[in-house]
Amino acid sequence: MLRIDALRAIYPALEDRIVVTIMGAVAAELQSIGHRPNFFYLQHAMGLASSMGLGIALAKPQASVVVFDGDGSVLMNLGGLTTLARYRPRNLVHVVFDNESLLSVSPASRRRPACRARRRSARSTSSRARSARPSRPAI
Ligand SMILES: Cc1ncc(C[n+]2csc(CCOP(=O)(O)OP(=O)(O)O)c2C)c(N)n1
Ligand SMILES: [Mg+2]
Repeated sequence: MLRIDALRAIYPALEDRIVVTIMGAVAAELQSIGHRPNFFYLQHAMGLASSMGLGIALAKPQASVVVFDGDGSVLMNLGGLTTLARYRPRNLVHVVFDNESLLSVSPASRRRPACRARRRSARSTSSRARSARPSRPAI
């Protein structure tokens, strides 16, 4: 299942919840479905969406909080998971999308092996071109 399809499926249930996303692709995808004032797209702070969600959930026990995280981001803040487990607020849901990649920073090479192949062949073409070039004349 594509992440955007999962987001589309749960989008209606997000109306009355505070939503925190990690930066990058998940934020862009959620925003592409439709921004709402209760959506907060955390920028730059890779791994800290869950910590921010935890803070909000503890500070606002009447609110329902959802965090959308990435697999790479979770790995950046494993210590945060122990804090989540310590408090375990019932009003917090932590969703981790596991796409086995850091998609936001390297979409082509992670997602489409064909691109890697194309790049490799472009490189070998240019190295062939380099070796075909006449060598520098001796001065
Ligand atoms: C501390 C820190 N290091 C690196 C980055 C650069 N960065 C932005 S998004 C990203 C990848 C995130 O991967 P993941 O959480 O798996 O989400 P995906 O992009 O796969 O949706 C990286 C490395 C950053 N924003 N902050
Ligand atoms: Mg990922």
